Amino acid sequence: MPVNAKLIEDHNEQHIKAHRRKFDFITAEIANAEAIVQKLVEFNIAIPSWALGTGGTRFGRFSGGGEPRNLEEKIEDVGLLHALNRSSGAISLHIPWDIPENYGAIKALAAQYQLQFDAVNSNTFQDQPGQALSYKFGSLHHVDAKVRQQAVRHNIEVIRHGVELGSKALTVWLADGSSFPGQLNFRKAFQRTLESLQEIYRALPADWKLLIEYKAFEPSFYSTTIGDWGQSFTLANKLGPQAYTLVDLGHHLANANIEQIVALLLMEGKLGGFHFNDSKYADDDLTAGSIKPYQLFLIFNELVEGMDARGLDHATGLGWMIDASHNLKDPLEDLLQSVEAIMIAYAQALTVDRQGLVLAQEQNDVVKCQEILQQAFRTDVRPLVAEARLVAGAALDPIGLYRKSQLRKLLIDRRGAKTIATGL
Ligand code: PSV
Ligand code: MN
Repeated sequence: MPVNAKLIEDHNEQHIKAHRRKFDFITAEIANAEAIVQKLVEFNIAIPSWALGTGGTRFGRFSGGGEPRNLEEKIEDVGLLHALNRSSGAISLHIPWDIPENYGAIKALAAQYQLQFDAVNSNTFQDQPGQALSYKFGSLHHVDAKVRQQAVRHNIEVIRHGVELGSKALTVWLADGSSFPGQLNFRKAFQRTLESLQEIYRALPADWKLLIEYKAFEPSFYSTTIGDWGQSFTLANKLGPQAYTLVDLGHHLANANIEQIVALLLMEGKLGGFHFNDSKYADDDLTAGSIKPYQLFLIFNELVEGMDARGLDHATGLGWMIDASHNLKDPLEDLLQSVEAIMIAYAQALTVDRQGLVLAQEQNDVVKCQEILQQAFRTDVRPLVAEARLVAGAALDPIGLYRKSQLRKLLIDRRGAKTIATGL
């Protein structure tokens, strides 16, 4: 492991004076700094195995070098992130890209880096070599029962892998949809999807969740069979108490009020998890907080308020994950930036004057409501996030240390300049 306690210690020593100055300033500004730091220490965000390599667009892919060549190296990369920030303590696997050859060895490796296995993801949006039937026209909604059966069996197989590793959730994202009017009978497609999911749901261990992702469009351009939160919510309700909706920030039509969706799903007890990313146009999979940081804060504002209302533990009540892709940046630097942005938004939401906001809302004091939210959003909470890292044994400046230690060069030396990670 290239990042050890000594490296972190030396690095922190160089930054501690400046950090203390900024931290003392903010603790004097806000009331509950210590409690917020503790919550930040506990908060972890899972890293998807498919975000560790360079992503591409349909026009090209410009590989970065030193990409993980197998599951072991993907775990090593997440271990590296976690050592730097102590907030990336889980990896989410995608089957069949990440099928472990030896469960015991993979679990031991993850434990060595203090990593958990987050939700496992099925893949029925691509055909695999040797696969009997094609998913060209969909999987769980397919008109042919044999294709649906194949897709159901695959999902059950994914659960089996997850059970071996200690995962506690299956995330299903379907590309099923249509690109031309008339291509699909909407009602039949939805009904078939429900029946397929019911079969998968029956195979779910009692302590597992089924997380159902929705997405407005792409790869289908006319309709998507699970296209919005209402459709996912309907399925989750029909399936039962272990089924939940998963919100991926990139899966909405432009200008959708995601924070309102979050509030209502939480109220109904059906919000199960999150995929963080950012976008300007569609499912752009950009670094969290890079385009619309205020939206990210508003989402966390609803999350904190809604989770507190239901008595949910912030750290464990929902599944938190990044779902991004990196065409231009070093994936590991991008992921460090995403985690930081998520932590900042969470910390800001924790500083909101809740009582004041409730009062201002009850009095229809619109100006005051805005003042309260923007007071939190415009507070520089970065010293709180840095303090949480310090307390947890991570680096005060993770990207700075990553660069100074030339960790990408080290990975390229070990793995080669032309490696390609499996994934999206
Ligand atoms: C496709 O849009 C997607 O990004 C979904 O969000 C899934 O979570 C992910 O790919 C992996 O299948
Ligand atoms: Mn996603």
